[in-house]
Amino acid sequence: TALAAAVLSAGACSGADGDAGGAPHGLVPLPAEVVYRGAGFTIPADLVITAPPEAAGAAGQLAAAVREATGRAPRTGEGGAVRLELTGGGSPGPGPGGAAGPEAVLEGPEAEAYELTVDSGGVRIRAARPVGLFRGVQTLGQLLPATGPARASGTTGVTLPGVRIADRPRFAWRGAMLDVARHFFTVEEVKRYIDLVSAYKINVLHLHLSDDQGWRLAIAGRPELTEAGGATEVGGGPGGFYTEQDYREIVAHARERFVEVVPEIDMPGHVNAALTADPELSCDGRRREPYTGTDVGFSALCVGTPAVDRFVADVVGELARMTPGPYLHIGGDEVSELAPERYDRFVERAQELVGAAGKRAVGWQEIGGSRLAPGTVTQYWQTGRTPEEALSAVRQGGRLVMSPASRTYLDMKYDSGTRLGLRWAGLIEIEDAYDWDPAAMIPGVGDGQVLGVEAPLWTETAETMDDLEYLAFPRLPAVAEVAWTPQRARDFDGFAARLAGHGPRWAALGVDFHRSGAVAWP
Ligand code: TNX
Repeated sequence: TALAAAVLSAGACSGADGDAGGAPHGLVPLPAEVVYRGAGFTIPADLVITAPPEAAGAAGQLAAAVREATGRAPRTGEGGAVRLELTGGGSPGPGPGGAAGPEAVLEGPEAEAYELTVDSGGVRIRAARPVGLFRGVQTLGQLLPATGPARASGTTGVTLPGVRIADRPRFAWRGAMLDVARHFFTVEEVKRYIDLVSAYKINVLHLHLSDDQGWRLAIAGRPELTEAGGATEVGGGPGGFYTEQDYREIVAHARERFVEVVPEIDMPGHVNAALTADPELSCDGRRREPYTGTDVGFSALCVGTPAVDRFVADVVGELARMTPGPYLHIGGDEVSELAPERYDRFVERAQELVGAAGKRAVGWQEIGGSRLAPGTVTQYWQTGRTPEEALSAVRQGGRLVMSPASRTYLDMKYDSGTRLGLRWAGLIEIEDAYDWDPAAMIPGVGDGQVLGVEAPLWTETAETMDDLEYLAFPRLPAVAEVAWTPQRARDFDGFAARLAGHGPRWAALGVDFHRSGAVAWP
């Protein structure tokens, strides 16, 4: 195509029309192919956006972004200077478990591809699927000025740069995990986290809904789980939990932004909160006391008993019923209280139940050593340890989500002076979060075995929204670019230059972020 021919090289910025080389516009994640050239488009006072009905969500987001930047609300209608077009390739319609929501986003990189052109006549975004149009709109949003509404003083107007972009993600799964078990976060806080991370084209929100310190999701027929298990958190605070309606509200908010919620109930370890609610789940039949510390690895379900089997079946069934997306996360990490055979038995049984509920299972890397069902996803996390479990998962035909702790754990300190955070996986500055290749981390695991990348935010030390923001920004955007942008198009200096302009965007949104020294923040 003409577009492909015009593209010089992946991620390069053309200086042909006198644009400064480097990074005139701070696109994060960097699109696969970008060429800045020709005249730009000055947004008129009476801007019209044209979009097919399937892209009403994307058009609405764009209208809001334009109003925010120019102080004037665009109209939607025919013949607009900004056009969103569905090209009709690919098969629209609901994906796995899709039903009434937007199409599932986890179908692979092709589903999210789009082309974006800005010239003096206007803006055109083309994609095969509504999710692709949405990604294009997110990119366009970053071409708008960073701060101030009606920032265009008086009649000057806002001008978008002339550009041609052809883009698609490197990996299908680009996740952010939020631990709402160690400290509870309200529906509003989770929604804000979704808003902040989805701007970087994150498409999975993995919610860590249970742990030793708290059980955060109401399960029909088992009210004690949330009544007893939800009533505390690390440090002894009041905790909390989501009702089914709360959870559905989070899922709906995520889906509007093409983010799929992957709920995790961590089993068969990390279950002290469940054992405070139901003593039948433990082998000695004793009710546990609430736990408000931060040790790991001391609790386990009594795998193999009828009571535990009923419990796991109920929980998996309820999660499946409430979750439109294709994946359920069963945990599986750090179980020292269980013989290996019983651990394997749990992993096999849990996958069976997940499969029977029409979903695919995800588990932390430890499950890779057990027998895996087709389609089960293994989440790699512990860098220091031999990659045997990950390799076993791959040998069984499984794919990995890469969350190496030393790169992606947003709960690690940035430097020794960071007030929040842990340091067991090392100090993680923005360059550490950025400078690695998910397909070059484990010998024998290449692009084909990597489903994606995810940045977990564990909350032993994070209590407030500000804490979450400070730990996630700017490292979350770094990991998002690792997951989206082709490896050959990425380099840290270019990223740092593009990222700088996001500081004012965050400031305008009241985001508390870490001013990493490697970035020349304005
Ligand atoms: C390890 S990573 C854990 C979590 C902790 C985290 C703290 C994983 C699967 N388990 O239980 O919260 O370290 O960094």
